[in-house]
Amino acid sequence: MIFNIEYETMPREALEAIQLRRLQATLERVYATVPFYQEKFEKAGITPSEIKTLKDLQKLPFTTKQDLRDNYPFGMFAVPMDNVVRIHASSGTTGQPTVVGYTARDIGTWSELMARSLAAGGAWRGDIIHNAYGYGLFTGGLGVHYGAEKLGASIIPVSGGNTKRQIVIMKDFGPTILTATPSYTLHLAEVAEEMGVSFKDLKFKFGIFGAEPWSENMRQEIENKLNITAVDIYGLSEVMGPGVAIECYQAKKGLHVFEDHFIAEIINPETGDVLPYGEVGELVFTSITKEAFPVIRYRTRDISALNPEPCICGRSHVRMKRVSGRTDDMLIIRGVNVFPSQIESVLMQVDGVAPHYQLVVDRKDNLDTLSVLVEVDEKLFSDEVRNLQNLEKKISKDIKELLGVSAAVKLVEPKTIARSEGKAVRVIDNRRL
Ligand code: DLL
Repeated sequence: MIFNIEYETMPREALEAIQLRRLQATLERVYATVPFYQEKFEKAGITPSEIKTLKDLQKLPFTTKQDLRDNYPFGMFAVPMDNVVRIHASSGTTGQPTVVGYTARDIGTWSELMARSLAAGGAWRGDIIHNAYGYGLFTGGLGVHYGAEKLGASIIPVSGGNTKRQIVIMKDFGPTILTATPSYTLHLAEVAEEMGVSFKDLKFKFGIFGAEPWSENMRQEIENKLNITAVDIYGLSEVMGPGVAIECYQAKKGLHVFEDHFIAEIINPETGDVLPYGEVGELVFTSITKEAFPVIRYRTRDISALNPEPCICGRSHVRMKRVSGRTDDMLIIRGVNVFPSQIESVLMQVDGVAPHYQLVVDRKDNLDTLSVLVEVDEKLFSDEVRNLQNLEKKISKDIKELLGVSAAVKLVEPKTIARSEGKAVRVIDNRRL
């Protein structure tokens, strides 16, 4: 056996007993080794020994991104630097990057979880994985890489970029699994088409996509274009990297959280109250096996919900709903709350509209304005101007009706919106300048 699959199908009671034991050990350790946690727990008037049940976790304070920033770069590490064998960092697009560390055992745990993730997404020994997640400080590339090796699959470490060469490699090496961000995947499809290569002639069977929000419609588009089964993988550097949760290819309905290593909660982002299963709120994670960089009740800002129902694949872990956006992604346009993913789902329902779009927010005369730039296919773009204008009006109307916000829709020529090799930039908010 390559890894301990029995953890995935374990009855709830047995799983929770393991979780509690691991949680208690983690709390004792961070209390003894990380001054930040010791102070925080003391302020809240609690010691690790008072955590006697999983529910008691709710007595502990949250950890936020700001806390990580305040302890930049290594202040939250729970082991001496001699034991840290790897460092990663988040991109820091919204300020100072957050820095995370791993011991050799952490790398082993992550590799095992990524091996389990790849298996859940359809990969196995004998598969060739074309890994187009970026290698470097970003956790995507190396996370998949170590998982693939652990699984015993063959990994092609192409990383992001040099797209034409990637298509040649796909043709020549015959990879069966594609791992990349969904937006870069669409770009790969586009470049393949330009080069006269059809995905239908390639050997891909499964794609494992994540690192950014993508809609159900986008999944369909990718599955059709690439002739594969596409699953959603989730993770974040602060909690580990990719491999915190993944959909199984059998159901493709919610992402199984690896609960033997992470405890997930959903909270109301305003009050901090824990919400029951099924309710939508902010995801909070506690890592219960990490050594170098454990996090206790880390507020991810990602929006999701948890579903405890058993899955047809046999896994017993709770499933999280695909992340629709982040609490800090939400745009407030003249008082109306809008998530980019909601606009995406409106756009994706229109024939001839490509999944390449950008939202531009401005403030003119003290009023917020939202423009939606979206590409249309060649055929549509060469249509009469009047028809294009009518379509723009129709999409604006749909957005207004469904989301209650006025948006100026502009259909643009194919390939005018910048392509990204990693996470797509969907929003340009000029109000922040
Ligand atoms: O994006 C880790 C990762 C790599 C996940 C490859 C999946 C595949 P960070 O760069 O730290 O780590 O960014 C984490 O990206 O808090 C979410 O907001 C977003 N995110 C990650 N996966 C998904 C997903 C990696 N499947 C942040 N759906 C997270 C929606 C996602 N958003």
